[in-house]
Amino acid sequence: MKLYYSPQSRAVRPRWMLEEIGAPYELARVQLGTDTKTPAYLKINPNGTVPTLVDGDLTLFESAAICQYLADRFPDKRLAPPLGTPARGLYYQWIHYAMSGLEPPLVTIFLHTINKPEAERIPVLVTEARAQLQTVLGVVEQAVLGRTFILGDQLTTADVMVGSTLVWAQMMSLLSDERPATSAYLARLASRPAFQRAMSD
Ligand SMILES: N[C@@H](CCC(=O)N[C@@H](CS)C(=O)NCC(=O)O)C(=O)O
Repeated sequence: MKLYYSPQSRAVRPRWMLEEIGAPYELARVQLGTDTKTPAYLKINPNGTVPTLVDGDLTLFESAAICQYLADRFPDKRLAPPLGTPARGLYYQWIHYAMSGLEPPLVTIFLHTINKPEAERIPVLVTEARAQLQTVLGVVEQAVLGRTFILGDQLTTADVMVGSTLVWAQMMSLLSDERPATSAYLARLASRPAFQRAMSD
């Protein structure tokens, strides 16, 4: 397997999965905006983004899809609950929530406070995104309260998706002390050797 990767990007998610799984893989480091826009790279990922996973004849983009695929490809690692169970339903819910609940306000805040040139930043979008983020973080806080992982005692891909997205919130100092269960949850995830290897550079 080959993972096209750039540090501090969404490619950390499948890298964390691969480290949890312990399967051999090749890490192909690419420079965003240059390597990812070459015709050769656009052939495997027409978006010109990371991550991309190549596994034999299969080429996948979209971080959540790659993580779900990896969980299914290595079922003995128990990174996905059994199909058709209530836990599997909650697993899907939290993976989608990471992508469509947590990610969008964090991306807006990142773009309009850090990434874009000052002249292009739109403060009202940041105000709206901060409010939206508080609601979403409140939902996560309740979900992890009294639990080791988001589904219970077992780490799953849902934790990789939610946890890796919460890292962005932490990096932007958006996780306040008012979310003690979330902070403790993230600290638990961050103490895992696989997480540390995935975030090492
Ligand atoms: N929805 C995609 C988004 C991928 C994405 O936008 N990746 C960013 C890095 S986090 C990227 O490659 N940006 C470079 C660019 O857009 O040129 C996923 O989750 O994989």
